[in-house]
Amino acid sequence: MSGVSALYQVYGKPGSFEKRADGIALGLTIGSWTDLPLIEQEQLKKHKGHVVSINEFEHTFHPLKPDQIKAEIKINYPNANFSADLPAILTTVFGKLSLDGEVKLLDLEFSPELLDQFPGPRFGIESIRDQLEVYNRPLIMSIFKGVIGRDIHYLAEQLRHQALGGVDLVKDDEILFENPLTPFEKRITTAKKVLQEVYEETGHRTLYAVNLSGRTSQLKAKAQKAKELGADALLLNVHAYGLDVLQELVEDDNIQLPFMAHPAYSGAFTSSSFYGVATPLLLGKLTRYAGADFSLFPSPYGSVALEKTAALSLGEELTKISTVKRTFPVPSAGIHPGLVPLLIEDYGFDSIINAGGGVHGHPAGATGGGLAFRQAVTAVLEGIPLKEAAQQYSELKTALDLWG
Ligand code: 1AE
Repeated sequence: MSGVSALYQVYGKPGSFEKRADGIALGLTIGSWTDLPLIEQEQLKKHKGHVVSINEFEHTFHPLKPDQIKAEIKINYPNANFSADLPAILTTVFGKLSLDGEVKLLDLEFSPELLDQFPGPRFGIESIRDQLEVYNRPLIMSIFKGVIGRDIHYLAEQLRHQALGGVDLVKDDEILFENPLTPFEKRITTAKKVLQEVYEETGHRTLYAVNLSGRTSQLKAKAQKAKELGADALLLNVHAYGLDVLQELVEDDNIQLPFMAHPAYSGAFTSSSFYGVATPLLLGKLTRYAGADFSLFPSPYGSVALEKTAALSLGEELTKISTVKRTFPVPSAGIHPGLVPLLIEDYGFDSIINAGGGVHGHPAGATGGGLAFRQAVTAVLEGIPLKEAAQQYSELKTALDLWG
């Protein structure tokens, strides 16, 4: 099928969905609130959306309206209606409709010709692994914490401690913006120096993702400067800016850096069971199509937990075979070493275990925290239960005693 097909969840009376589906297919394409003259309707025929399927769930009732059941409606929109960019596609499939009562956008299927217009991640999982030369385990990432109001020396020390724990990546906290104490460029040059020193001391390489922030019009120039200064990767609060901003930055040949998509603000679009956009679509498929090399999201078990089915299908959207390169799933929020077996079971080797509090809150500091995560990963890969491994690894034991 050409164009894009959208899957919607709606509620209504049994038997009412055909009319509803026709109304959407017409309303988002050639229809209007009033009848158009017949001649115009003829001319517009090739632009009409068409209903692909209607699936009624006769036993799934609306929790507050017991006479209504759930249905999933799939509608295809022809290529001729939109340009090949996410703002046009999202406005076509869920523009005014997103304001029209209880309707949730569950999925989008791009035709192969449309998908060809989306290059996706510049690097992807394989290339990030090549940069780190780590192939045989999930990666570990830690997050700067408590750095607002601190100076660059404090950041440098915190980074050094994190890297000495053997984490593969360190990312800025997403709430650290441009500020006089730790300006963007200084963070890049300082981190580079610290991480090179740690590499020379230990042989372990850690990459740093600096938060690319500020007005949208400044982002390209800042990202190009980051590249010139030798930055490793860029963190972006993608959903506060919009997916197309990420895509613009990823496709800029003067930038060519890996992009890490933070999920901040995305809950405003995804959290309702009745409205908005499904999490696997927004943080999974679309974030990958827009070009993120890493997508962060709440894991099914941490402090901000996602519903498990959604969290698992999000991971699948990021990694399943496609013409678009694979994006690293980064289940996050409230992660501690005791959760490593679950994370690996659910997301496999090609994922990143990411922790802020679970690294810095370790009684032996961020270095001890990083080591505890590395030890937990080693134990899981060797098939040893964490409790047993803790007898041999003191940092892991401390973490399990503290967090379970
Ligand atoms: C879902 C994003 C997680 C994140 O950015 C963050 O800062 C987590 O911190 P912790 O691990 O929950 O302390």
